[in-house]
Amino acid sequence: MAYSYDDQNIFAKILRGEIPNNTVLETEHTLAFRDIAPKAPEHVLVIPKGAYVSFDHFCNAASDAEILDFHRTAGRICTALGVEPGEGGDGYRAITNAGENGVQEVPHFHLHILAGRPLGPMVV
Ligand code: D5M
Repeated sequence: MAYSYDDQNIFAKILRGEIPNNTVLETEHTLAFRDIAPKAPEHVLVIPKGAYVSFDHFCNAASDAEILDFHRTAGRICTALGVEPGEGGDGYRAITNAGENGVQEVPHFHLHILAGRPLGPMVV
């Protein structure tokens, strides 16, 4: 499949510093920032700095270093939020939406980390 990446999407603008964000953690390949419309008391978005549209695009096209850095950063976010189950936290949900059926609003791959309240059963 040919992926097209729109570099005018809002997360691309955040990565270029054209619009502000509430950064939680930044690494060489990854940025994590607070969602502007939080759906839970803790709602952090983790994005690769590379131009990847969706989860599958990222997993298929990103380098090992980018993929490792992304997942390590997501883990560090869970630690920083204090939400790790078994580590004194109450747990969290990590989800990503892709494409039309996934109701993806921003076409730059991102992982939502939601926590801070009971999130209920996953609705599909
Ligand atoms: O989710 C896209 C998410 O991106 C949605 O929860 C709102 C969030 N969003 C949109 N604009 C911003 C800015 N400027 N800062 C932080 N968060 C933002 P999706 O999975 O694509 O439906």
